[in-house]
Amino acid sequence: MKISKSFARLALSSALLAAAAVSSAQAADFGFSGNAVYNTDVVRISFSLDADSADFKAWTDSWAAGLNFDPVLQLWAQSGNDYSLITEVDDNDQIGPGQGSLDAGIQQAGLSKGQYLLTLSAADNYAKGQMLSAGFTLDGSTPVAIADWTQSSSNPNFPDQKGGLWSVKLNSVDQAAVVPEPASWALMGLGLVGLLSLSQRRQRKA
Ligand SMILES: [Ca+2]
Ligand SMILES: [Ca+2]
Repeated sequence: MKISKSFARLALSSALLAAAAVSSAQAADFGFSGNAVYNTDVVRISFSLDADSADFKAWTDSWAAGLNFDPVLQLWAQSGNDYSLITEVDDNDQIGPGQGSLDAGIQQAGLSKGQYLLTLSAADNYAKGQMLSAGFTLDGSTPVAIADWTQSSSNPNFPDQKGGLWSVKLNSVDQAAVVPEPASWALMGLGLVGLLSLSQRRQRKA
């Protein structure tokens, strides 16, 4: 009986090891892009690490010599119902392919397995404090359309950077996804209301 019990335990632990190996092998590279409309917009990408990461990398490749706005990246670790800031980088073009001098890049050694958030804002809409709930410096200011905005950061092609395109890459993470902004939920709601009233109008006409 004793032998078969320890054998079962051994079988279980090798099954767990195999599962761990599979889950770290499933870590993948992700790329997301979209269009920011206002200088106050903050893109949120949630991701998890199923295993400790020795060398996490995330970078933007959308600045395009000043065709688009100058982006900043913030990396946050989940902390209760909030997120705590690990690092914030405005300009670092040494992290991945496709970067220009004002693109943002983060390289972080030794991230433990867990839940994280990567945020992307327009310089210099920086994180206000060490917790995500503290917000960003432009929170509460009147949003200015990026197309009409003169971004404060230095720009060799001044005064462009009027494009809202953002693009970010993440290396070797699990289950990454863009978190919808409350504003875009509201817009989706409005769109839904619009569709409903349109169909009601059509029904009335019919
Ligand atoms: Ca930047
Ligand atoms: Ca900058």
